[in-house]
Parts: sequence; C-alpha cells; structure tokens
Amino acid sequence: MNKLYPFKRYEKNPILCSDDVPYPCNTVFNAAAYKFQNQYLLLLRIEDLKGHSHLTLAHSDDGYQFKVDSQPWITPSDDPYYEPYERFGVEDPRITLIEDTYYITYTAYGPFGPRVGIGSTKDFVSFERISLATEVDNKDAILFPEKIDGSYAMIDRPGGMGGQMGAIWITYSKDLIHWGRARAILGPAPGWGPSKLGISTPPLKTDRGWFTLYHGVRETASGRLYRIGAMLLDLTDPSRISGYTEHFIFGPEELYERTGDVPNVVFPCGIILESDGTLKMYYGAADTCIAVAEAKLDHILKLCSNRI
Ligand code: BMA
Repeated sequence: MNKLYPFKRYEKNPILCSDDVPYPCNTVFNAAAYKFQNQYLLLLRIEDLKGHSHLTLAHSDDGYQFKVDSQPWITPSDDPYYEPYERFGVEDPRITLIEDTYYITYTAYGPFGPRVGIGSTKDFVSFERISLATEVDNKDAILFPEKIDGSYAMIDRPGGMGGQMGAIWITYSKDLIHWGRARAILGPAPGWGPSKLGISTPPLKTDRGWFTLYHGVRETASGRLYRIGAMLLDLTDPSRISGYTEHFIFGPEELYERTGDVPNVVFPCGIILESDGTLKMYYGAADTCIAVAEAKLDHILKLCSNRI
C-alpha cells in the first residue's frame, strides 16, 4: 500500500449497481451512510430512466452486502414551495445526527439550478422537509453534529457551476432556515483539485479537530477528474482549517471508477467509523455504482499536516 494513499478498496467492489435495485433505474451512486440500530444504512442516490434522481434506503448487517428497499424514500416534493426547485431530482444526500434527530442535507435540483435542501427523520421511516437553505448554484452541504457557539453550522459549496470555480464555505443558523455569517474556508488553487472544491462527508469529532473528507476537481484534456483529500477544522471555530492533506489521498484507479456515465469520479457522501478505528468510506464510482474503501482514521490524521 502506498503510505500516502491510506484507503484499501473492498475486494468485491462495487457493492451496489443498478441490477441490485428492485425496480428499473439507470444508476445508483453517491450515498449517505449511517449506523442506525446496529444496521448499516445507505441512503442511495438513484437516477431513474428519465435522468432524475431520488433517494432510497439500503440496509446491511456487515457493511458490505446491502439490500435495497423496494420503494424510493425521498422523492422530489409536490409541495408548491419545494416543487419548482426539486422538479429534476433530489441528489447527493448526507446524514448528520444532532441530539436525537437525523438531518439529511441534499441537492435539490430544478430548472433554476441546484440548491441545498434540509430535512429530518428520527426513524428513517418518516421524513420532514425543513428548508431550502440556500439559493441556487449551491450544493455539497453538510451539517455539523453539534451547535457551534449556539448556532447550527453548515458547510456548503456556492458557485462552481457552468465552468466556474467552486469553493468550500461555512454558514450559520439559529433555526436551520435562515443562514448567514458565511465565510470561505478553502478556495481553489492550482494543483490536484483546482476547479471545484466541495466537502464530501459529515464532520467527525477528533482530538485534532473536525475531520472531513473533501473533493477536488481537476479539468483535464479528457474531462474532469474527481479526487479526495482530508481536512481538519478547528473544533471551536470550524471556519479555520487546522490541518489538511496537501495531496489527494484517494482517486479513480479501478475500472468501475474510470468508466461509467461520468468517467473518473470517486464521490463519497458518507463514512462510518468502526470501534477499532477503521473508517469505511462509501463512494459513488463514475456516477454509476457504489463502492467502499477502508482506512485507519489515525493513518489519515497523520497525513493531515498542521499547515495549509
Ligand atoms: C458533481 C455532483 C455529483 C457527481 C459529480 C460528477 O457536481 O453532481 O453528484 O457525482 O458532479 O458527475
């Protein structure tokens, strides 16, 4: 194993493909992950045959073999407030537990462009929408599991559409509806992820800071290349980076990551930390299937230098 690339892929990857979904669909990718009542849960982004996405749950006892529900769980809303903004789909979910409630952030996609939706559940059966938290041209949003200085905190990715650069920002709210005091955390810079930067997985509290994975995109002569880095944010002021990997730690290598509807994409939306310190990273591969790779959290933390 290359010491700078800590993740080891599960040998039976990919773990979920469209054939594993019990109803017709095009692809299954970019899934949120959580351990709920001793079961591994994935909240899958499934793209239907019209090219619109919805979210469906999959369950597993071991974290590798998942059974996909027979029905979608979160579909575009027909509520007149949400409908115009979710008409083309709901995408790329992430799950954060705050106190006793699981919050799901997702990309609401409609004719005006992508914006951030927030909803919640306590049981992964009922789901209530809370807000469309941003205007358009914003996605990759993730809530912190604790309030910061009395406010909810959310990382998002304004910009980055239509060939523009996108950066990682943080914003705060008292009610998950009205957001403000936004600050940029990390902007694009020449290197492995210069065009679009976005947070990938919900913050995990460690002694050294809030641990997150993020993605960077390099525009190449043959298209975009999505790769993953790790970042630590200051525990009391998460607008400050307290450490990060100067190089990417995971990128497309295997055939199922290199080829598919969108080639050369690895796109994690969920991690699960096991009791022995192993981190399971669930990621969409080439916008076509889902794979899992594992690393020791300590190993990744060692790669996060203290300077940026
Ligand atoms: C991003 C998101 C992801 C997708 C990726 C590659 O902008 O839309 O859902 O995996 O592009 O297509």
